[in-house]
Amino acid sequence: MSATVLIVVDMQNDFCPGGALAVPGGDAIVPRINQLMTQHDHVVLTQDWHPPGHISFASSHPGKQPFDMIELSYGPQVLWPDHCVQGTPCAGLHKDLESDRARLIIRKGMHRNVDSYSGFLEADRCTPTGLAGYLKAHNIDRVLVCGLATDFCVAWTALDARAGGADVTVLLDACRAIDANGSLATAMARMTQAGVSIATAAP
Ligand code: VGL
Ligand code: ZN
Repeated sequence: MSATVLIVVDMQNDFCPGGALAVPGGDAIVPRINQLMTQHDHVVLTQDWHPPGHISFASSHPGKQPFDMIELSYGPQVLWPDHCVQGTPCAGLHKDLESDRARLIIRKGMHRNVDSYSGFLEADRCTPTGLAGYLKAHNIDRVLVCGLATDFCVAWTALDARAGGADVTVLLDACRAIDANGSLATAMARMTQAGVSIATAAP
């Protein structure tokens, strides 16, 4: 029998107002996500989980500022403020998120020299997180994605789920975007192009 998974992306303190990489309205979607989690048997959370001095931090590159772009061995990389450092309260999940409902929490971006927006594959495009194995083991062929941020970790996670052959829908009312330098429009176009469905209203 085929199944559906709800993937809740990076609902962490650093991506909520007051955090180092705050997404506007990031905390406002918590009640909606809690509601969605009650409606699905398979709930997976992702958690951005960087070591200190991570390669995606502007502070790791002398002379660079957050939101600058650099070229790394695996391609272009946006530089960010230090965020979601492993084990810090800032990397914790939002306190009102009913995270006990999750069967699995996938941590990503743990390697110092590789970022990972996607919950499936790191930015080198070859290191798996193991999430694809979870889908396979449970015969999951339908993926719903929500959380933070629409234009980075939500979009990359949705695109990789789609590339793996699943029917993928992004629940836009349960997402919020960073929208730096046109990133939201770019991400929406890439998702649409790849056949990711975008649900704009609550079902
Ligand atoms: C994210 C930038 C850097 C995200 C994570 O969760 O969308 N964005 N790290
Ligand atoms: Zn990150």
